[in-house]
Amino acid sequence: MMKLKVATAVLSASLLASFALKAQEPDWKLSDEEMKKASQIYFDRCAGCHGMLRKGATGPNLEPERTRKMGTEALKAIIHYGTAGGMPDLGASGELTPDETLLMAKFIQNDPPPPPETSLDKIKATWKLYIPPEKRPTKPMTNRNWKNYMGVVLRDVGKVAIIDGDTKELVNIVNTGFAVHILRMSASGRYMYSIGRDGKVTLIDLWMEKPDVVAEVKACNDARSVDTSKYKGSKGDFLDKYAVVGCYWPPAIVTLDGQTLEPLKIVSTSNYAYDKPNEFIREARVASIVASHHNPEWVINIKEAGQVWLYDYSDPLNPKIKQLNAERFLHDGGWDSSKRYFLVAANMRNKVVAVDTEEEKVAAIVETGNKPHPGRGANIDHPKYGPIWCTGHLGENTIACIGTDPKGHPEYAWKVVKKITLPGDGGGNLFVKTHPNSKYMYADRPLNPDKEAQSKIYVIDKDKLEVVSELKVPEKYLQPKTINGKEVKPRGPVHFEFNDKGDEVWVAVWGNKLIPSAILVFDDKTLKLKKAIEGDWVRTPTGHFNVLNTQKDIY
Ligand code: DHE
Repeated sequence: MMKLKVATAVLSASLLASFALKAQEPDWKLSDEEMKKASQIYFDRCAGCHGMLRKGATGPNLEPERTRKMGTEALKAIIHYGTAGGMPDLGASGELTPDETLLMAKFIQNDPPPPPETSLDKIKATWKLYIPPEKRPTKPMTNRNWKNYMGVVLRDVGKVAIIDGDTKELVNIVNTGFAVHILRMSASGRYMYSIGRDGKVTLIDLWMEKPDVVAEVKACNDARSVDTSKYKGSKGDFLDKYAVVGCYWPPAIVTLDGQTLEPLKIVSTSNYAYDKPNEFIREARVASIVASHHNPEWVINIKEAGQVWLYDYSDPLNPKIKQLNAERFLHDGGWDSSKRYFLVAANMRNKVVAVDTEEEKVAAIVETGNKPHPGRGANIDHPKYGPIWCTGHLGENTIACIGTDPKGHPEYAWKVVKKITLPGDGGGNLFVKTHPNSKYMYADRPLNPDKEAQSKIYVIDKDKLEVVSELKVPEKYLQPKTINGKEVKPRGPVHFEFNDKGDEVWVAVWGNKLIPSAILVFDDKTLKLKKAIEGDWVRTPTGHFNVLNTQKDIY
């Protein structure tokens, strides 16, 4: 009897203890299986803005110390609805299910799992040369106007479509890799390079009768930028010679042979922040890269370190690097019209850095507004202000234009000469674009939380510097659809590109991979819809790149 009493007491005590433990157990604990699933979603949807180590960049810090204080419910609401500051509404848009939204709210309260490392040998093991340069055509094998091809990223299906810009016919669809991000052209325009979020570079030869992949390599685990060597002059001829990949993880610059993609050199970009010499930043990632036309040099922006590296590739195995202190959280940017200054957004500092590539120094740092996001920006030759360069913002409803001509128009140089207001509240603009032959600059707004604002294209008169028209995407491309019991909603127009003559502007309707979407071509003079490029293959079109304009950096 006594034994039974003791046993019962012990049992109740241990049950109580286990209940107490359960009661204390945080609601964010996940099984190994859940961690695995959430890690993949995090990599696909979140790491770009918040970082693999979650220290924050375009998006805020998501380390457990901070997220656990916020709690599961608050995190879930942010992931579902997004924020006015540019966080996409991943739940409301149908990109994440309610279960996945909850999973992610819990995941980010756990410690980040350690990301994988790489090496030049590992990169070499992924290199595939399908057609060596000597077996490729010696002249274009097509009668099409290949310089007016448009390469369209089909993001979520891992493909690139090549469309004839003259006839609007599909020329070929090429398999590239997971979540292709951008395309860039070689100096001659003949080669198109794609970079995927998985770090895979694909080399496409546009001289083939049907452009196709001639080489590929996985340069890193996570990447956003690729460019090529574009210099020819007294320091050598580097046209079409090298390519460069900017890696997010591991944070590095990888130089490749431009014709074969053979990996040549890897340089880590982990570094000390320009303004915090006592803080080592493992995750100092490579954001935008552009090739200088004046020097055998790439302008490489190191996001978290806040440095611009002028990377001399003339001796690629022994590169000379000049590190310029700039501003933290560098992201995207483009040349001014003279191609002497590179303007890059330090988006979490609300600033744009102007880099003088001739004198190799930072010319100015200009405050523009809440989270500038220029894409490549838009260059305008304005009757009063002279040459100006404009950027939109993720976090506010303005487009800021900066004077870029210190010699001809010193009074406006490196000042915001005009802030153009987009109608309605909130930012969410991702890209602006123009062409020297166009009267207009175009702006999208795919990350604005308001569906109506998301669906519009804003047309800005380049002389008046104000919105003069709003183009509407035909309703049929924006209708939500239910597929396999899941409601999928297209996001709306994103990214612009002109044809070679600059008399048409193309825009992608950013959808869901479960439903075909469209690429719309507007007449730049009449602003009328000229053609909707449709087909079962048009799935998640995002960035689109005209060969001539990308080759020559016309924007
Ligand atoms: Fe991009 C350019 C990074 C999300 C479409 N994007 C860039 C560049 C960087 C970058 C660093 C500049 C490259 C260069 O010029 O060398 N992008 C990131 C991110 O880190 C971010 C915020 C989150 C992520 O996880 O990737 C991100 N980007 C997106 C998108 O969601 C977009 C709209 C669709 C997609 O494909 O993912 C998108 N980014 C683009 C496009 C450009 C780009 C179309 C090129 C603009 C141009 O005109 O050159």
